[in-house]
Amino acid sequence: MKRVITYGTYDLLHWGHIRLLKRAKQLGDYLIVGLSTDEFNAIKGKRAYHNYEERKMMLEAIRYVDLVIPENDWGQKPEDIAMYHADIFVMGDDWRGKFDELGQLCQVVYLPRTEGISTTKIKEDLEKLT
Ligand code: C2G
Repeated sequence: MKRVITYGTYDLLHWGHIRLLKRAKQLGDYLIVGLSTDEFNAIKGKRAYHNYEERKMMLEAIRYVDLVIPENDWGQKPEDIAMYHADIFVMGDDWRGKFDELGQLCQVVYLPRTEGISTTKIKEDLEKLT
């Protein structure tokens, strides 16, 4: 049983998110997503359109996702990796290099981001419509 963990805000869920989750799941058998709480998003300087409960419900509906846990701060990853016995930590490669220290605890994998889609792009494109 190989367990994979990843983190994110997952606001305005889009196909780039889904492709990340699909490839993360393919690396193991069980995928845990640390979902940024609204409070942590404020720390990240993000204001999500959907609140935590809505974003959690949407992630739990995805076939690749086995468990959603709250991400409250930057520093919880080592505890999560231990608590959930994660074998692989995965992020999109916009984070390449940022979490290499977790390599002491588990395998660290950065997957290529999906080009042409992002929550910001969705918001900007919608702005143009108004
Ligand atoms: N992603 C992707 N392709 C996109 C957009 C996002 O592969 N076009 C990936 C990101 O690289 C990330 C995940 O989808 O791995 C979630 O993206 P965000 O919700 O933007 O997450 P972020 O704000 O980067 O939060 O502690 C880590 C942070 O919580 C990461």
